[in-house]
Amino acid sequence: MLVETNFDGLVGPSHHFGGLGVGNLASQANKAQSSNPREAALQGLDKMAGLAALGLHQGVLPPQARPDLDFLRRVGFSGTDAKVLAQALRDAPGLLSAAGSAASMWSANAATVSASPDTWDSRVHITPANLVSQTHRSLETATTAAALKATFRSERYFAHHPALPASSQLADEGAANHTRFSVDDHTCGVNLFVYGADLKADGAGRFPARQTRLASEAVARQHRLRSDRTLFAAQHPEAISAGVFHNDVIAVGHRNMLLYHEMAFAQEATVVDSLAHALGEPLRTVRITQAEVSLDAAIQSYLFNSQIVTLPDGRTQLIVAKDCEENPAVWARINAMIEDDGPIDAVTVFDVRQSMRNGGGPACLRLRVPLNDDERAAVNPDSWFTPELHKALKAWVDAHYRDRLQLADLADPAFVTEVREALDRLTVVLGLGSIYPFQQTA
Ligand code: SUG
Repeated sequence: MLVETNFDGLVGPSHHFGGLGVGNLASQANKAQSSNPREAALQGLDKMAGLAALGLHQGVLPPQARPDLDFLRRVGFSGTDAKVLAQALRDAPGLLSAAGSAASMWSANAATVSASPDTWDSRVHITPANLVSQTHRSLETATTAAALKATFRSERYFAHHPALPASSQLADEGAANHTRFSVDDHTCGVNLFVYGADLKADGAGRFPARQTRLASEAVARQHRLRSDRTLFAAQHPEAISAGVFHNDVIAVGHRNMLLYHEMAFAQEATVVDSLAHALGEPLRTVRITQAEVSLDAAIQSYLFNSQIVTLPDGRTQLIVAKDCEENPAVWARINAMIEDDGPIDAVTVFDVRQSMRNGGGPACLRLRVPLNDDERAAVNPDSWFTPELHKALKAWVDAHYRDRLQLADLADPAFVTEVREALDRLTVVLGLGSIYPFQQTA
């Protein structure tokens, strides 16, 4: 029996507001404000604990080693670590911020994952995202690939592909633009890939699109998904211009359900009809109009960046950011969808404000990995979120994280040591082995 498991990215100790997210309004608006990495990590852990307490399979993915000194040397800074950091702070603060970004917390962008009933060899296929559209995120791929291999170790069950070549034509942002639909828990699912840019079409909007159709097609081909069960759909260009930089900011699907804004897709009717046709039964949709929730309210609250989960008793729960509760129009629409006889039965609210201020909601923080019983048993056991792991990770965060961070702190050589000590300890807690470059050369 296939169940959806969620692997959340643990927020790293260098979490700060760099203003780095292209087309991401929250990231731009909060640039240079002081962040609280400890609170950010604890908020993330609370969400994981909340989902695990609902009876769901919850896993955790480790953060990256930051600041990335190797990157700073590759862009021309030289000398001791202290000198490299000081020069970067003085001459190129944006590059220091990129080198220190904790953006890997948004594990929806870590990779695209295909479920074993959908692939030719009945293994789970994983392609880490190349994230080439933004410098700070492009630095994640190598460690993400190592972390995914250490988490999903067994070659019998998991096929790890290299990331797509690092070219803008093949820009890939992973599962944030991919949704698997299904009618049951064992047959081949339907995979929807949503892209922002089709290189054949004109794409001159306010913000550049981050996912290309060519990249989505390459991942689908690499995973050898069935063509009659794979759909490619264009995002609505107006949504991208309004600040919808990933499809998961405007639509979320789960099983045979789709919660979406009327501005999500360039060709809404075609997407809904093609999904139903490929599924072989009607899709259960919740369509939200501009009049009900404006694009701006959707982006500010991240309503569509909710998770839809099936509880062990079969009920369907919406997992939303606290910001939804605080927006009257959004909260009214959520309550209306629970009260009507649509697919959503209940809602749970989580405060993930530190992540939200960088444009990352509940669904950005998780990578969905549909697994059957054997595959679940083959996952690194220490990656599963248990009450014991929660306790250990809380103690680890309390011991190693600062409660205030600004750009200049990233240039402090003591901070580099602090992060490395924390991550050395973490790889032991999570049983991951040496996944960080600094562990290989030490
Ligand atoms: O890529 N923010 C991330 C947010 C990613 C959200 N993920 C999904 N929608 N799946 C991004 O824009 C901001 C970092 C900063 O400004 O410091 C950032 O990278």
